[in-house]
Amino acid sequence: MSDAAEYTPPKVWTWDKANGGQFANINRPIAGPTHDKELPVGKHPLQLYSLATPNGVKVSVLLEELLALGHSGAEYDAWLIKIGDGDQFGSGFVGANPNSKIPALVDHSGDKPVRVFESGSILLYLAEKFGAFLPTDHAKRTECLNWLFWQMGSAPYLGGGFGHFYAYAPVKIEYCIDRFAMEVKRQLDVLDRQLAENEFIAGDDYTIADMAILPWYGALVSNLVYSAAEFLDAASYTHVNRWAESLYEREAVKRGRMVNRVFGDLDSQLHERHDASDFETKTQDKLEAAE
Ligand SMILES: N[C@@H](CCC(=O)N[C@@H](CS)C(=O)NCC(=O)O)C(=O)O
Repeated sequence: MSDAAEYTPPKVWTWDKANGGQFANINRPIAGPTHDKELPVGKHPLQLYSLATPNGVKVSVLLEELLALGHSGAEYDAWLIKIGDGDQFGSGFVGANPNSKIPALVDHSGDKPVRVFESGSILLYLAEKFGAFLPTDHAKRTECLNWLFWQMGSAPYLGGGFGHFYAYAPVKIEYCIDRFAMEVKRQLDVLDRQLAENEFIAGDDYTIADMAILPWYGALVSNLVYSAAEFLDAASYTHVNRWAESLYEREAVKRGRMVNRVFGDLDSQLHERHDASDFETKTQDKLEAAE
């Protein structure tokens, strides 16, 4: 193992803003708002405040899947939260999610607005509200929730652990990359064994567990995040690849991945979504051509 620079932690840690790293400008050790800013509210009961990161697209994919199934009550406005600019620290956003992270949803369909934060909680809330993508049989529902909670507990090792140290950290630290590559490969093997026996993560049905896991582990084996597929020998997880390839073909998954997207091809970016027709008329290639 290569030598890590010598570091003795001080008695009390202090915040050194200049510690470098890709997210140094937004990372902070305190919660709460940094500025006053109300959240916009559009015409639909469901208001999504998000960005097309793996956690963000879970929710826009579910909403597009619900609409594709004919649940017109799932029509929604999706507003862009630019986390690189600190929008998640505005007072309105902190009111919707005191944890200052996307995605956040506010449902205005009842007497009082209901705030929903944590992507797993949002998936469960919407699946229950519309009675879809969550089995009703108790054992099958439990299996679906097993995998939903598995994703919520496991993905921080992939994103905050492996992804951070492999792709984003200002120095490549062998100890950290080894530790998290080992864990991520173990997690991929967990999924591969499950998908060897089942068409979808929780059995025969496509559920919110698939929608939660796809943008993390499906994206990893498809080399859509961290450019790490070769490093992790992702091709060897054949069942995860089969599952991911088939889900990426779904029209609702394609649409959901475009919502609040600010990177990639211009025709794949729909910065805000307020109507189903926006996918045809308001992608960035069309908006920029019209300028
Ligand atoms: N456990 C949360 C994680 C959400 C999360 O980490 N969101 C990131 C983007 S993927 C974020 O908003 N980061 C902004 C920040 O950390 O300030 C969830 O699943 O909703």
